[in-house]
Amino acid sequence: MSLQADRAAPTLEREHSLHLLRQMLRIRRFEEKCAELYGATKIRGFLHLYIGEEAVAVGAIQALQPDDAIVATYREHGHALVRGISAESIMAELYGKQEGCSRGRGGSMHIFDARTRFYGGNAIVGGGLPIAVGLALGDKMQGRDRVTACFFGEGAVAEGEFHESMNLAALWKLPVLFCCENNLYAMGTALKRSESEVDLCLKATSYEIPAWPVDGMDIIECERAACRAALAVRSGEGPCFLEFRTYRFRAHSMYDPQLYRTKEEIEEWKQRDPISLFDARMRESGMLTDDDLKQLEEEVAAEINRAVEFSEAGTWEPIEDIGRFVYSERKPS
Ligand SMILES: Cc1ncc(C[n+]2csc(CCOP(=O)(O)OP(=O)(O)O)c2C)c(N)n1
Repeated sequence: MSLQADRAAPTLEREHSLHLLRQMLRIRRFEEKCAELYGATKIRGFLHLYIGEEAVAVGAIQALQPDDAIVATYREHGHALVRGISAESIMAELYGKQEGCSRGRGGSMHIFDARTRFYGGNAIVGGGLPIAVGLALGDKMQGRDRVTACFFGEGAVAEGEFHESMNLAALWKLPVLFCCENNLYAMGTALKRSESEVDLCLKATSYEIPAWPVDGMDIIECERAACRAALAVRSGEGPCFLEFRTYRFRAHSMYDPQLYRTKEEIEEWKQRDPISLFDARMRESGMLTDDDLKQLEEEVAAEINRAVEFSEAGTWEPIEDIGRFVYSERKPS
């Protein structure tokens, strides 16, 4: 056996690393395709890309069990993909087709899937936090051994809902894993321009919630921190707070001239692209070859092509159904 083949032999660690890399690549390529489809007006409305932040969702979700819940923001395609919602049903949702996971009625910001306990997708900054607290309260009251992972941007810490949620989750020792995705900007507003205290962990500890900063560009660090925190949450000690320090490489949404940050800053962060970093690390330890990467890329490309074909072939909701689900009255049978 050649040295190369020997070093790339399957091990549990290698299998897991390939899994992490694959998940990050799925998000990156899926969203690159979304940007292209947006340009072609196949996807309309709002579209917020997660590119650059992939390690956070992929790492954090490793700590969850199938029965745990996820609450996310409008930048949630990646979380949904990793959770196991099919690329087809997410893409169809972005197209506005009936086959989408929210029947095409929610679009990019409202990915939802009760089967995988993925409770959105939320257009309201901070809006997911009280939902997560409510889910966790329900679980605690019913004695279910579940964790709710709540993802939100650092912009949410300016909202009253953030403080109310922190307080009640701590007071009632609720099983919530708060995952703050600190990408430094809330639209065009830098954290330091809107907050007198920019130490986000300090905000959580002021509510007696254990909190740790995490390098959000390092997938292994993200996974490790999430597993440690989820273990504490699961043991009944109450919530934990992780501040993932990350960066979005793309604009806030599709229309954003990005006058609030310099090209140099973006380039600097791109030097720590989570996918390139992990790719290099795997190669260094002999866990990844060019052929492995080629195969991964081909599989991911095929998955995304299938999602686009599925969405293209999808159906628009009939016009007579347009008021359905909007009002509470039942549709006459
Ligand atoms: C309650 C509320 N206020 C304002 C907005 C408008 N808005 C949309 S995104 C955004 C920035 C949020 O930034 P952050 O929470 O850091 O998340 P990121 O977009 O960086 O992932 C704002 C202010 C909104 N959607 N909801």
